[in-house]
Amino acid sequence: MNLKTKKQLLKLILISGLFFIQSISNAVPSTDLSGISLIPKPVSVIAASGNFKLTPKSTIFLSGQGVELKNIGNYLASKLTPATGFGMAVRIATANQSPGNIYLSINSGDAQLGDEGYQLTIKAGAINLIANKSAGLFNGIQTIRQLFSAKIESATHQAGPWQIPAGTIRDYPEYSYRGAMLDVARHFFQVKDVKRYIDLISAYKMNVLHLHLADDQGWRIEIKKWPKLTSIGGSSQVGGEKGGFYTQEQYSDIVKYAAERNVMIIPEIDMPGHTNACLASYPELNCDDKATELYSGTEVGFSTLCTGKEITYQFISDVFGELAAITPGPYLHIGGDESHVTKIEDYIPFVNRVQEIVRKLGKKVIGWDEIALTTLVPNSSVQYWAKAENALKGVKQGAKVIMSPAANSYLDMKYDSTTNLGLFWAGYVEVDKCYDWDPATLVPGVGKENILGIEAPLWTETISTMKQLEYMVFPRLLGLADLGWRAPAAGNWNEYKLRLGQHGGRLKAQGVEYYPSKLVPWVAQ
Ligand code: IFG
Repeated sequence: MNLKTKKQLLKLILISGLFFIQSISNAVPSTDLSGISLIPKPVSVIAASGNFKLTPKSTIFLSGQGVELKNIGNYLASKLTPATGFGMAVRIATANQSPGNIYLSINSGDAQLGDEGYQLTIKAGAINLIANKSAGLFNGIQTIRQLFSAKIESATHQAGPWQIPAGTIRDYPEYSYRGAMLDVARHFFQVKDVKRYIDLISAYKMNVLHLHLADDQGWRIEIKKWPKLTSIGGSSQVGGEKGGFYTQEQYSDIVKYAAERNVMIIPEIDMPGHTNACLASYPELNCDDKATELYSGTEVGFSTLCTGKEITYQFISDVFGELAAITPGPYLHIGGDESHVTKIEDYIPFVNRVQEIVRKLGKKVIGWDEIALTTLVPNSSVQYWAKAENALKGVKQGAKVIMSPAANSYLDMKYDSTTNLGLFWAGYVEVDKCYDWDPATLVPGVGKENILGIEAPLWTETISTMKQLEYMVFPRLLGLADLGWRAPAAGNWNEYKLRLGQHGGRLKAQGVEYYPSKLVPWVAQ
């Protein structure tokens, strides 16, 4: 055998050996902290020798006061107890640390961690999680969950052992706004489904749920001064079945549930377009004083509030006044998209007046990117979905941009031509397309300093059940969570897909029937 052939043979042996190592390293759970696939990817992971073992006597100790800390401790216990069967008592920390326990501490000493960052130190004898705020502890707990094997997510008892490799993780987000949007207007989703969605997005450190509460097909939030919005406007949905709505009490229950999981609720009342539901509820809101018919189709852009009538602004003041009173978060979303039958000379003064109404309520304005055509009030944000030039117009007015490019982040887009659910007007969005983009460079002139964060909308013209929602949202949402948390290190699909492949078991353990994309090397767990 000549020298050249020998070299080729040697090279072949080397390459196949590397593939073999790579394949088994994916399959066997790592005993090294830096080998565990975390999503979002942390800022820094330093492995150390040894393992921490959770035992039936393990206790969660809190150092610091406050009901938030207690709630976080109870939340952690609620995530570890079902699968392990361990009691996981939650107590105020004593001076000495006994082995096998988890310590949660809030102290304001570590500026680099900000409000949402954390430092997680795992030793054989103890887990120490430190953060400046409870939000940071919440995010650190999501990481702790992912360090245990996927079966920790099971709602039923699983065999142990329950151990995680030692080391230190320091972590904090790139963007402060990492959100999902749920359109509950086209198809109504019950409170329990919204809460489950909050559970699932917060497990990946997403901290915003934008609720699209009104559209042509349905009005979904009780407004006491305008009761027919829900009795008539809330009575239907796409396809004509019975719709539904949230009472203000139910909305407040969702807001509380979300806050306990570091998720801020942002309510949207879309206007002046996408308003047939309220126009069908009150004749006086129409320019011709005639109520429209309820609509259960899926066309867009055919409706408009009557921008020339004073009662329209009284209506908007009442609606946003009642919503502001039950929304602790700083934002109200005024919509503003696809107002195809509102003359631009009417649209601009209308949106300017609506912004004033929101500002007077002490809230900050968010609107779809078309609102950049108006004079934006200070502290507004423009949600980029369709027109890059509108995002740029917003930046020029000093607004922040929320990145929701339809071609990369619309979760109602079909994966490919074989997907039964969803639409494809923005193109097919396979799992890699949801990930292979960088928010900070997608739109020239809209840089990191202009971006508030990212948000993944799910429009529900074709989605009516939680199973369908989960099939369209997962696994794509995990990539957007990764992008929003660690943008600079993110965006490398070939690296990310290996991490994602390790999360199939974790999603399954939570009962999520996700889309098993062929682009992902899924690892059975
Ligand atoms: N565009 C409309 C949505 C919805 C969507 C479906 C925005 C801002 C198409 N507006 O996206 O109401 O119909 O993909």
